Amino acid sequence: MTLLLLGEFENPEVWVSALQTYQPQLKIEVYPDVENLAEIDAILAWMHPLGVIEKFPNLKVIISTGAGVDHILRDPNLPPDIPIVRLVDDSLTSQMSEYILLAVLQYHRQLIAYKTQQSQGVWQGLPPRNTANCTVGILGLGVLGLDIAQKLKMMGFSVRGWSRTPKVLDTINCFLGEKEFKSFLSECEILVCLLPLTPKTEGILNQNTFSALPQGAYLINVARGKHLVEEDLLNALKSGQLSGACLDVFQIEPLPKNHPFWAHPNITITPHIAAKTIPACVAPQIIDAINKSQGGLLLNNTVDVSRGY
Ligand code: NDP
Ligand code: OXD
Repeated sequence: MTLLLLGEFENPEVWVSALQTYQPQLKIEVYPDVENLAEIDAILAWMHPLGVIEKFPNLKVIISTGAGVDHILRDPNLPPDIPIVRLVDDSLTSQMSEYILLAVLQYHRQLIAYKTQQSQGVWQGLPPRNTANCTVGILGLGVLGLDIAQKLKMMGFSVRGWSRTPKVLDTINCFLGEKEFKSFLSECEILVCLLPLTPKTEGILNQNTFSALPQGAYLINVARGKHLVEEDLLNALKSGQLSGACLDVFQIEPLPKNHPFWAHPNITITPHIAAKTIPACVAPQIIDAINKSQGGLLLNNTVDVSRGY
């Protein structure tokens, strides 16, 4: 059996070692060094070069190195019947929830304002905020959205979530689809985007969305850069409709050096690190997907290509 690492891999040797720890006999090649196209059974992909995946006649599965699969589905020439698998992993989920907690608390406990005061040598307490009165809205109640929703609830925040299909959750106020979008937004003091990037969600963080939020709301985008209309964010910050944003993902990554976000006092930037895949943690599920695909067995965490996630 041969697995091909295809696309952007910071340290392919770490992946090879993690995977071979679980299956020493697995042959692993790193694109573009492919001995024989017909030998490739499985592809592990992140931002692969377009038009390459269709060249492997005996491919049985395509696996994303992350939770998202938009980077695979952007290829217009994917072979039609090959299953696509994404990762669902506790270490990814914990990292993501830690990141969002940090961003929520940075806003809620006014750390950015205190940092400014520190730079001016100002000793001045700001009015405290009541956690129970702070509503955090989560766009997307999937694996990641649900985890952070529950953790924020445990900390005493008022939490609401928005999804495509109905959800019934004990302590989370759930809103459904386009018809409940505006009422979902109406009370979100903090809005967190954890949606997959699909034709329906691209550009969802736009002026209309911002204007439906309470004045001075705070945005956390940890999903994909293309969810955000960047110009609309700058305008919303200028008008005071939004008071700040914490962004981990961008339309263009790395964020270009001359981008206005870098120097904006109310934007916090991180380089797409909210949750980074740890090869040793996910190797068992990748091996499992490869082995099951060889035997034609049912795979876990497959993507529904027609809905885009
Ligand atoms: P899931 O597929 O588990 O959850 C997606 C959620 O979004 C579901 O609740 C789904 O609704 C909802 N959704 C999808 N489309 C719509 C729509 N049109 N309207 C309303 N709700 C919608 O994904 P994960 O939670 O695992 O991951 C979410 C995203 O996070 C990934 O796709 C990826 O882009 C991003 N990510 C970013 C990382 C980073 O480091 N910045 C790391 C990991 C992931 P329903 O439940 O009804 O299907
Ligand atoms: C992912 C990511 O999708 O890291 O896992 O963005």
